[in-house]
Amino acid sequence: MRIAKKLIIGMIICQLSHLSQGAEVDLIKTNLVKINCNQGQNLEAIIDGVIGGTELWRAPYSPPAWIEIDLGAIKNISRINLFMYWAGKRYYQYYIEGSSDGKTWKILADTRNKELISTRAGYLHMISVPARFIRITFVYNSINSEIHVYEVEIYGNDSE
Ligand SMILES: [Ca+2]
Repeated sequence: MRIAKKLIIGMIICQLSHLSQGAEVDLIKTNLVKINCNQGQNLEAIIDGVIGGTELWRAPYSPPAWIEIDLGAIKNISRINLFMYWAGKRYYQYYIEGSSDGKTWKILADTRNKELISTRAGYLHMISVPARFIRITFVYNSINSEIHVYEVEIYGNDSE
């Protein structure tokens, strides 16, 4: 009986501590983010919530092309979804970096040696890291030299 009580109390504490860490949220929607890039047009399209259609960030010059997202404060990031133009069974190669201060960067995901076809489902990266800045550097499009991004979603724990 005593052990059972202890177990139940333990479970409740576990659940409470899980709750206090915060549920996974869309960090772009819940924070005042700043976005930047090294080339291209219509960058605001990558965070407008629309995937598909004609509105996208288009970087027309030869790669690399990069976008940088500042979440305003360090967040616990859990996954990044990247939606790119998907016609013609093309694939894009890129790497994702994270930083807490905008100076020191760490590679979080890297597809430069992969041929992952772009689809409507996007590219999903499960990432567990604290970061304030996320930078995605595109180095290759298998069909032409342009880079096209519909949307970037960053999920994680909003508590700082
Ligand atoms: Ca969009």
